[in-house]
Amino acid sequence: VLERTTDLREAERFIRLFHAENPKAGGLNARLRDVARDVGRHGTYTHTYEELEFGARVAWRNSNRCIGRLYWRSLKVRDRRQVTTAEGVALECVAHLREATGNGKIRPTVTVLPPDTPARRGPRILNDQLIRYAGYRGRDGSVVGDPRNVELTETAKALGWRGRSGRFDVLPLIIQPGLGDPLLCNLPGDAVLEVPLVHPEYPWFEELGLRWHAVPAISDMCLEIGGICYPCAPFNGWYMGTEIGARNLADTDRYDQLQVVADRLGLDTSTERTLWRDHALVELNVAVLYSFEQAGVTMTDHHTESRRFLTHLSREEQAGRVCPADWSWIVPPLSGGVTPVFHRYYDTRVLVPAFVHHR
Ligand code: HEM
Ligand code: NRG
Repeated sequence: VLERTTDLREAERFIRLFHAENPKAGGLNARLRDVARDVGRHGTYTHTYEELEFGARVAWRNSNRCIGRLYWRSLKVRDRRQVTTAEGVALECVAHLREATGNGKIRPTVTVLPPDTPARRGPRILNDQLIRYAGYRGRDGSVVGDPRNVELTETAKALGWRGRSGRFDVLPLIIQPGLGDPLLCNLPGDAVLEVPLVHPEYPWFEELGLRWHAVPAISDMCLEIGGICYPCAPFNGWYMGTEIGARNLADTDRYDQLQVVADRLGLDTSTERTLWRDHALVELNVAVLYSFEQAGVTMTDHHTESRRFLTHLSREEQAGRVCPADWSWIVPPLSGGVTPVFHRYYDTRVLVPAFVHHR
C-alpha cells in the first residue's frame, strides 16, 4: 500500500491546462470541484479519456530530449487502465507492438495501464524497452549480444528463461504486477519486426549479420499527468537512423562495430588521422537508412529530423508556448554541426505532464 496521495494542486494545474487548450470541453469549475472532492475522499481521482489523451500528448510535447516532437498531436493513446493482471499487461504490450508496427508503417502509440493509487500500486515493466536483445557475458568477461542488456538477461534467466546465446535474441518481457510475483512473457515472432542490414554498394556488408528491430518502445518511464503517476505506459515512435547506426551498433560498450566495418572497407586504421572511424561510421549509417527504406519501415534521418524540430520550435512559439529542449540529447551523434539544431541554445525548463525516469 502506498502512502502517497495525489497532490491536489498538481491535479488542478493540469485540469486548468486541459481546459485552456480545449476550450470546447467546457465545465471547468464543475470538473475542478469533482476532482477536489475525489482527492479528498479517496486520495486520488480518475482522468477522463479526453484528459488522458491530452495529458499523454503533452507529455510527449514536453520531452526535452526528443527531437521528434513535431507530431505530438498524432499520438495514438490506448486506454488500458482496466487491465489488472500481469498476463493482461503482457497481452496489451503484444497488441501495442502489432498495432504500432503496422507492417512497417509505424504509428506513434502509447498504452496506458493502471496508475499508482493510494489503494494499490500499478504494474511495472522491468525491460527498459519492449524489444531488447539479450547480452550474454562469458567467463572471460566478453559479451555476446547487446552488452547494455546483460543485467536484464540475467534477471530473465533467473526467472527461468533460456537464451539461445545469439547476438540478436529478443528478450522476454518481465512484468511486475502491482501485487505478487513477476511474469515472464516471450514476444511472439509476428509482434517483432526486424530489419537485416545491407549496404547499397558493399555486398559484404550483409555478411556482418547485423540487424535491428523496427520499433523503439520505451517501457520503463512513468507517465505523470496532473499528480497521477502511470508507471506502466510503454510508448513508441520510429527510429532516427543515428540511434542505431551511430550509437547501438557503434558505441564501444554496445555492438562496437566500427573496427569490423573499417577492416572490411580496407581503411588504414594505424592512425586516427585517416578518420577511419568517421568513414566507417558514415557507411554504417548509410546501411541502416538504406535497409529500413528497402524494407518499407518508417525511419527518419538526422538532417530531416533536425529541420523538422526547428519547425516544431517555431510552431510552439507561435502558439505562445515555450518549447524546452536538452541540447545534449537533441544534437545528433553524427555530423552534429552540419544540422541546424547544433547552432543555438534552448530553454531548459522542465514541464509536466511528462515522461520521467523513476528507475
Ligand atoms: C528521446 C526521436 C517519438 C518521447 C528521443 C531521442 C530521439 C527521438 C532521437 C533521443 C534518444 C537517444 O539519444 O537515445 C523520436 C522520433 C520519434 C519519436 C524520430 C518519431 C515519431 C516519440 C514519442 C514519444 C517520445 C511518440 C512519447 C510519446 C521521448 C522521450 C525521450 C525521447 C521521453 C527521452 C528518452 C530517455 O530519457 O531515455 N526521441 N522520438 N518520442 N523521446 Fe522521442
Ligand atoms: N535510443 C534508443 C531509443 C530512444 C528513443 N528513441 C525514439 N523514441 N525514437 C534506441 O533504442 O536506440 N521513439 O519513441 O520513437
